[in-house]
Amino acid sequence: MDGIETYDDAQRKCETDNGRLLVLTTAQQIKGAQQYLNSKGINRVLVGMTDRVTEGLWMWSDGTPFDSTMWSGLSLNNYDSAYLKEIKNADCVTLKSHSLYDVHCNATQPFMCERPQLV
Ligand SMILES: [Ca+2]
Repeated sequence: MDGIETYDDAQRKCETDNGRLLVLTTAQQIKGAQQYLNSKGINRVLVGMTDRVTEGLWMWSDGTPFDSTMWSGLSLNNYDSAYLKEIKNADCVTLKSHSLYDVHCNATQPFMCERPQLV
């Protein structure tokens, strides 16, 4: 775990360390991330995906379109019940065990950086 920040601050912190928020575009990456979080007892982390540009059109930070068929238990409903309850514009995402939940981008969340050039 690299800290607790808003989406933009987390992404910036990762980039200053030559990394990025998690980008999970293959079944192998998804499984690996879930196993890692479970093994470390980490409850939730921000991932590098938003629908800020076009509501409902989720894109990973590397430009890969989101493939919902690779996930089960998605909760991407534009509603973050933990942040300013009346506002429906949840455009960022946390990974919790096997599911993705959209959260407000200004909500501070635990995050973890990956460094793809080292993989
Ligand atoms: Ca949204």
